[in-house]
Amino acid sequence: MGISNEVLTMIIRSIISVLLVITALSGCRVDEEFDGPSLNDLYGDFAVISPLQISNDPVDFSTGETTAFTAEFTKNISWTLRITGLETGAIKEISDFSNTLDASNATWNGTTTLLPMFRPELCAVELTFDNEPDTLRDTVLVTGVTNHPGLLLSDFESGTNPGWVTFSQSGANMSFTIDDEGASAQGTHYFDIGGTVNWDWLIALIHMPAVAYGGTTFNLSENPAEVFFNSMLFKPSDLNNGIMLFQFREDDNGDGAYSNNEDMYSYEIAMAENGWNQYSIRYADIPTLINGQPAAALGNGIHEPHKLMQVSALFLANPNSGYANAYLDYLLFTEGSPLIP
Ligand SMILES: [Ca+2]
Ligand SMILES: [Ca+2]
Ligand SMILES: [Ca+2]
Repeated sequence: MGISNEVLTMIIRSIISVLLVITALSGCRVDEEFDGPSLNDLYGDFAVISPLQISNDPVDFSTGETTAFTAEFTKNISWTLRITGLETGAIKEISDFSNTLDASNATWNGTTTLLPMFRPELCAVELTFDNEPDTLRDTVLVTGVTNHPGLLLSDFESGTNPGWVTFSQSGANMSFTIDDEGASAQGTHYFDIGGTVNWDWLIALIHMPAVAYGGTTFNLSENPAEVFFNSMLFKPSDLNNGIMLFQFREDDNGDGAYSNNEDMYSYEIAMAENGWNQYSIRYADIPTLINGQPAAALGNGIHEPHKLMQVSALFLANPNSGYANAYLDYLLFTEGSPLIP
């Protein structure tokens, strides 16, 4: 008595089915990711398989172009790509842990990591690695910079606005002028404001009324949560006494004039960081200050950017603190997010 062919076929089919299920299950187990660095990443030799290449050179950020950097290595590694403007000293850094640079992790859209902002200029590109001496170098030519959307009060590139109202004390060593010596935060020009005024906190001020920009109020969103005021300020490393105070006067009742029972919000910046720094604040978060202290609103207490009729920049220092100095650049309202320089 033997097993019939039919039964034998059924048995073989069953065995094959079981084997297939086992294979599929073990396949799943093999696919599980090992949690932690691979032995190759830890101990494998590092070498460059594909050298550093730049997808778009020259690059014109003013038309929305970007440029990507590509390279490939024998293992995953921590790398830093540093782009340095050869005229401005502007720095953009991109870092990751991977075995390739490509458009997904190494695309540059013209932004800056450390001020100043880039200008049209030749830039040095350096790719360095953690614990490896290799440095890959190249250059990329920037032919145009990003046009940042927003309401520009001034970038100081084309002189002062004739509609501004300015005041400067008659102190010692006064400076109150547009300058282009040294690096500016944006472009080539900035406003230099400073002096010794030993009888008053105020050193100098600039009133920027909306009429200087073509309206009785500034053309800003009604939503104070989506309006941001951005400025770039430079503090000399040997001076620690300068304070920049921005004031925002609203025409609460819409009569075309500001009176002192209407809102005036104040953004006081104790300039603590050396060099150029960006200061951005959401309009809804700008407080009312009296003598530098939070106070009750002067007007209806509603932040109304569309009723803003004057922005003022006042440079202050303790009258006993001697010479004070600051540079001012790129005063820009943005909507939706702070300026990404
Ligand atoms: Ca400028
Ligand atoms: Ca009014
Ligand atoms: Ca108001």
